[in-house]
Amino acid sequence: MSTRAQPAAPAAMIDSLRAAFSGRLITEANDLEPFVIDWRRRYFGRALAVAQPDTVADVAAVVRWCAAQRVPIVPQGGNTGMSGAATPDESGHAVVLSLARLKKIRAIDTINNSITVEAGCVLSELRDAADQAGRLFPLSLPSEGSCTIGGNLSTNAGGVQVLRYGNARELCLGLEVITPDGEIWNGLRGLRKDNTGYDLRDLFIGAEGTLGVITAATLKLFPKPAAQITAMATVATPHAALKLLEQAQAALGSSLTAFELISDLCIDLVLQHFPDCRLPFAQRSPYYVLIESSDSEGAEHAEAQFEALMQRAIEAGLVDDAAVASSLAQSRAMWALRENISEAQALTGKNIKHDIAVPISAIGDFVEKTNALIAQRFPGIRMVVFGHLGDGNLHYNVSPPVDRCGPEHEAEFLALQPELNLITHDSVVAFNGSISAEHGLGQLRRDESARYKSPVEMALMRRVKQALDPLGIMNPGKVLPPA
Ligand code: FAD
Ligand code: 2HG
Ligand code: ZN
Repeated sequence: MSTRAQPAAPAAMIDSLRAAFSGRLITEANDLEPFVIDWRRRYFGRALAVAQPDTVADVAAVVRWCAAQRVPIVPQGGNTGMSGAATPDESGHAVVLSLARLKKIRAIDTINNSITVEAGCVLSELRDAADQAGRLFPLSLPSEGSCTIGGNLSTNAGGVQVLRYGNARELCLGLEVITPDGEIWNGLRGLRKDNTGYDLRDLFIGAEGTLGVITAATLKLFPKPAAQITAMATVATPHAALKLLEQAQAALGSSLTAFELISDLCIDLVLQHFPDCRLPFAQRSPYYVLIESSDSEGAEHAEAQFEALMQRAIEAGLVDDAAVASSLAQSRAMWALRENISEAQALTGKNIKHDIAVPISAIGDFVEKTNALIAQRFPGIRMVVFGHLGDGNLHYNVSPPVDRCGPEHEAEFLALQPELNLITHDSVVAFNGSISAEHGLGQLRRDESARYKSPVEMALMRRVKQALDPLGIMNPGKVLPPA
């Protein structure tokens, strides 16, 4: 439960908004709560109301009403974002525009290999629809049971198959968007080639709802692999994991679909909070990698390739132990160790997140150097390091020392965030990296990002925002600091 009460919404405003569209309008304080607090429970906002339209015309009507009233709009999908981008501020002036009821699969074209869906479609439902049509939609995130494709595109989500299929941007062929003045732009062309001027689609992808509201998207589909095989291996260091990645790429080529790094503390947290999870090794190791291959020739071929890869890696001294899943259940069990990390860390208490990217080859040096800097400055602090090694993207997260975990230590720990961010992000920048690989800026990294971007880049971003949203009503306070 939120500790802050929602102020009573001005009745006349609510009546006027209710009359503007025919979908659902939520105004009761208790019902508003799930929409004004983020998944991590780091941001507690307030809202005038939550509007949940059922049709594109009604989304446009809500936006037009907000533009006329100068009311800020906070678009929201599954509210699983990690950067506070879908949470309104504390003023209570904003309308949360929830796309949750706009979720139809509009069309599947198996010759064009594309699918057109509405923004509120939950990612796992989209993947199921593609599967039923005999195709693969490869975007895959641990939050796929709740996040929506509109949110995925607005954050340019990554996930566990980027190294083979690319992130959300690369999977998108076209968009339908409501502009901040309430016009409908239909860009659902589904073309793989289209050089007709500025790429408007790419402006809205990754914009975190600050330039318009995505109402539908046309996305790429792929052939389903004949077999998907999962394996785990123990490695001593991220450097060893990188050498294994190189060998896996050489051995598996484009069949390599996931290559994830997991540090031992992550396994500790998962085993502690998810007692059904099992580690497939007798001995613990400082790091583990989880590898997936999507093979076009079938399971036997994939298994043989994996066995050979692991054998060579053990002989080369890169890997101490390895396990290849021989059933879907074993594969799921391995993925559960990886996919439950965020939740396990959250269950341990508040944490500080860094969603960083550096060139893949630099990951080992980055971890070694930054770990040492942080350990020197904050002895006892625990690094919860995991992520998409194959993309050069790590979740370089921080938890308090074991003896300072309780809620009574929360404020003291969170007060370290500015300095921990500074150490980590300066290190990221020294390695030519990015301080947000896949989670976006939202409110969490907005000011940090502005610190590292050049004045030219900031000025161009502000001009884009001003051109598309001159009233500044689209998700204000996110991505760009106030001018
Ligand atoms: P929301 O959280 O509702 O919104 C996110 C942003 O998009 C906000 O700025 C919002 O205003 C905007 N937005 C939402 N819908 C629209 C729309 N239709 N039009 C315009 N703007 C819109 N992320 C990854 O990239 N990779 C991962 O592996 C990953 N794993 C996760 C695991 C867990 C357990 C959790 C909780 C989160 C994870 N995330 C991951 C983060 C999150 O799931 C993604 O950012 C996801 O894309 C957000 O989708 P959503 O529908 O929940 O968006
Ligand atoms: C993942 O890869 C997500 O599991 C969440 O991006 C990362 O919790 C995190 O920091
Ligand atoms: Zn991730």
